[in-house]
Amino acid sequence: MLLRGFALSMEAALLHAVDEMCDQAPMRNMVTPGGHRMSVGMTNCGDLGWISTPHGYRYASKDPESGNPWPAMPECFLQLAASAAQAAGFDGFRPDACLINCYEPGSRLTLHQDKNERDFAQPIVSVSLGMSAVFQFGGLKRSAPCGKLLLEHGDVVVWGREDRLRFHGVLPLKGEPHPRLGERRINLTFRKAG
Ligand code: MD3
Ligand code: FE
Repeated sequence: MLLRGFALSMEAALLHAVDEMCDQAPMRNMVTPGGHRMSVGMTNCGDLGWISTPHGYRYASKDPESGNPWPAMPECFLQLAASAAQAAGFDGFRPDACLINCYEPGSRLTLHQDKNERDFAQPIVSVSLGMSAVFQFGGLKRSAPCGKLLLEHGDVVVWGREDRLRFHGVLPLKGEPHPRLGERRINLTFRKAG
């Protein structure tokens, strides 16, 4: 379910929380099991954080760069994720992980499925901030044709049920810089991973 502008009223609180988080757990370009460095910068908050290492993808309770636990999930993140999930028919959603992606010119996310979470009955809530991006969503096979959706600052999407395991990706940024974030797009994905 697409909730256009759902996060707009919380913009200031969200961006402030992202800044604080990046002070504690800086954005980094992780290395994939295939040996490539990802073009999207990533960090996490919450009890669990998604990481890619040369050995595989997984959720970890500590930031491997510092050895510290990930920053705590801010209250405004939990509230936003729960209210968006509720609007899409998922009552009681309480994420334990938030992956924060940072796109700059040239960054892209190739088609993938999110399969490292324990329970696929739990939705994923995504929040787009900053520059717009074309989001691609396919089917349950990589080869299925893709639909495209322009995700803009403040948009929230709830991915659940039959859509939860769709292949999806993000094309490189195009268009105008964002007044507040410049040539950057920040995407928050809330997950119940454990
Ligand atoms: C559809 N992030 O972090 S958010 C990711 O814009 C990821 O940064 C993209 O894909 C981004 O894994 C897309 C929208 C999204 C997130 C999770 C999904 C769509 C999804 C899981 C299943 C199906
Ligand atoms: Fe994904």
